[in-house]
Amino acid sequence: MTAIATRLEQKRDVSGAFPGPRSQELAQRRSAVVAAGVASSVPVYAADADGAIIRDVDGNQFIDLGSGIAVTSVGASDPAVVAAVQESVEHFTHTCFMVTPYESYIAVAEQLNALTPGDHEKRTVLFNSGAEAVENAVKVARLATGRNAVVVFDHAYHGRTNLTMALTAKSMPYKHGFGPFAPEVYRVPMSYPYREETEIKGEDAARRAIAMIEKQIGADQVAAILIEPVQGEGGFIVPAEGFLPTLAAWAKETGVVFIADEVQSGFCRTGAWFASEHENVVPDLITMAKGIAGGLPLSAVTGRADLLDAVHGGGLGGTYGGNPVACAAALAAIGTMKEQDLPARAGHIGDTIGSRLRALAEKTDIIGEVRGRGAMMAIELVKPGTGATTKEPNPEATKAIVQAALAEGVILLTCGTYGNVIRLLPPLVISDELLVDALDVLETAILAA
Ligand code: PLZ
Repeated sequence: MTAIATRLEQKRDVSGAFPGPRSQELAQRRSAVVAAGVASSVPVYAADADGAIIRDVDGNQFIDLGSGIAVTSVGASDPAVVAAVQESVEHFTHTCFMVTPYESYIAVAEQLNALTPGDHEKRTVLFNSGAEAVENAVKVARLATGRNAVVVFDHAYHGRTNLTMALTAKSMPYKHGFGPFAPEVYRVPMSYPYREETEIKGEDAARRAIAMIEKQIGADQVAAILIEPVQGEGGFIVPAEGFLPTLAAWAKETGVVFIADEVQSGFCRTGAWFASEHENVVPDLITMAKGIAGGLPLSAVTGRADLLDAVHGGGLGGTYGGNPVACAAALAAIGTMKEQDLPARAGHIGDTIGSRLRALAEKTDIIGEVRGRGAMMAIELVKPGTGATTKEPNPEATKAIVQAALAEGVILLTCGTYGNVIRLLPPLVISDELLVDALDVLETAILAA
């Protein structure tokens, strides 16, 4: 990979006050006008961001190990994305693809049809957010099959709209008080190797879920199985080998649409273009967002042509779906991913993080497990002395570590059903030097906890 040019020096610097006076002033203004329901995990306000560095309004520089929740894989202001956006926006900001169509939408569809797993005939439709893509994948599956039920998994996260809240597992904060939820959503057990009561093979974990589906719903009632190949918000859970292929094979036999939600795991993040590829799973439909467009809001459903083309003309759409500026950004971001071979880079980042954290796990008993794929790595924290027995979640240490790292200039995100997982999602263009510096900070924070 050739080094990506950056405007901001790729260096951590928290020598100023934290949070500084300008951030504090903004926090005050905010509390008077912004709804309390939208929370921010970091108390500083961004002024600039580039590569893997976020600079705050007081001049502090943070290493970003969250990428704005797995979005800025090509960096926070990739020159190719910036140039493409500028070029595009000078021509037109919007026409609405449903009114006056344009080429960049078609070009994105060509890219997605070629990059997603499987060489069958495919179609693509574009939206704005991950939740919107998931909703539309379900709409397509229901119409194409004439069935209603949707099967989802424990620990799943699919969004915050009404249908996607129903699809999401965790109540607080995503669903709490926001019901009633959409019907015909059924939840079955996930394969979560670290927390299985007794070791169970992936194939058997899939059979366990399938038995429940057949007993409680009936295969012929099921429109779709929806699953994140690596669960994101639920705790970076990688199912046991064989779990996904067994589910996909069962879906094929029974005419159930297999939808892979790759909103978080897609676009090079796990060391492949899509996480489904690690076990040669070819989803019928795949939902994408986040990393797709270098930070611009864009999402997509790509999949079997017979399913997507089953929908009547006008059945899919939205005012902004596939906005031309977002499409231009996506084409540029995909260009950077190819040029820089970011799947390989994600693999390298994963190796660096994995070997470092596994060595660290030998030194402390609060690390229950180090897991993940590629540059989607996490540590699950447990109470001291419970790692070999009850594996009691340790959300307190999780919070303390994230706060301590932040004060030293490293932005980390948490996740997990039990709030006890620290996830690492660096921009894939992060330099080895900067990554090692961030891991040094993380290690110190963990050993202090
Ligand atoms: N599917 C697998 O990870 C978004 C949400 C953070 P939207 N994950 C981050 C939060 O607290 O809101 C996500 C995902 C998977 C769907 C979504 C939803 O994507 O673009 O946030 O709608």
